[in-house]
Amino acid sequence: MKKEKIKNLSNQFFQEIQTVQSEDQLFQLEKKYLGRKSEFIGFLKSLKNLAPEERKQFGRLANEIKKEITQKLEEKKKELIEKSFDFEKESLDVTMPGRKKGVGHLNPISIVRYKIEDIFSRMGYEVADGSEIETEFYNFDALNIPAHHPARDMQDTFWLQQKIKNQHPKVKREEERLAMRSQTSAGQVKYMEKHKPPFRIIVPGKCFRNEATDTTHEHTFYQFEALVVGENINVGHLKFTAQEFFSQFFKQKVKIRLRPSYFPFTEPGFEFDITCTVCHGKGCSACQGGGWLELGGAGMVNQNVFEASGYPRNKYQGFAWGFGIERLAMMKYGIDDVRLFHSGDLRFIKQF
Ligand code: FA5
Repeated sequence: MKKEKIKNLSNQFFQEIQTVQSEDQLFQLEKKYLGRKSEFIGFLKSLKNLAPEERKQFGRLANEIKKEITQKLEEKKKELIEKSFDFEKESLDVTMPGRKKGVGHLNPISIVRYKIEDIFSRMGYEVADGSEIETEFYNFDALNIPAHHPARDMQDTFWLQQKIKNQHPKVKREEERLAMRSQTSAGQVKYMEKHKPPFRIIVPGKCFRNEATDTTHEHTFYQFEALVVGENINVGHLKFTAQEFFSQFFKQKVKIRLRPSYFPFTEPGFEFDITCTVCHGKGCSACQGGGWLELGGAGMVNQNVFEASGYPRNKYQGFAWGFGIERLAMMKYGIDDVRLFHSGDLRFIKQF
């Protein structure tokens, strides 16, 4: 009786599977015959109540049938997949070259910045952090540029509408204005307030100036400040360090020229030139025939700046400079318009 029942179930399955046309129907059929609540599985479970001899006999038969059903389901599944596969549409030409995965590119400013940090780290410099939003005190007053000083006009500054309650003991105002940092020199006093000489640091970072843009000027650009302070630092150290850095950076011997200039936070102050890296000083279009390229400002730290940092007057000397990172990148890669760096133009970035 049981044997007949199980055989009937099997026959019924093999008949029904003939009519199956889709994977969904096949799934329903599998559930009907092998699902946990199916008649067949119920039958298998009930075998445990039979006498040992009977259990052995029916068990073997039931397992064979279960194996046949499973096998048939597998075959049918394969058949349906093959049937639904459109060889015309989905055929694969294995001889076709693979599609290249797009790889991101560093902006040349980042490449140059990492290179600068690498060279200075190897020379024993610490890479210090500044803030892109800075108080009026650190961006100007502490650098010997009090309010109404004409030197403030040299850097058209973006001021934030929001002001903060003054918390600095050296500031007499009740409220402090906040500026988008116009120079990395803003990081000088902030660092010196927390560190005692001797030290050597660079401060790379973004600066902002409210000025019209052209091929060499952007409203947002990068500088890197160098600041070295000790008891016996002189202009010779500044020249040597810069010469060493530029020779490593441009992988060629570079000469340095300092021209007198004025920055309130230096005494004396210099404009800083290097021999043209294109013509090596002979004169070409890149250096407008002069053989020299202007890179930034430099000088010996003014004692007023040390005083603002809480150092005693005339105990320490130091040198500082602030160079434009875009300008270095332009020279290194022969780029003739500073606005390309922030243009977001992928055709430009993909070249690096
Ligand atoms: C300064 O910013 C001084 N803080 C530099 C300094 C530091 C002098 C320490 C002495 C001691 P200046 O405004 O000249 O100086 O800017 C320095 C360099 O920043 C420029 O030579 C140029 O390379 C870059 N730079 C300035 N303004 C822009 C701009 N709008 N777009 C792109 N690069 C700029």
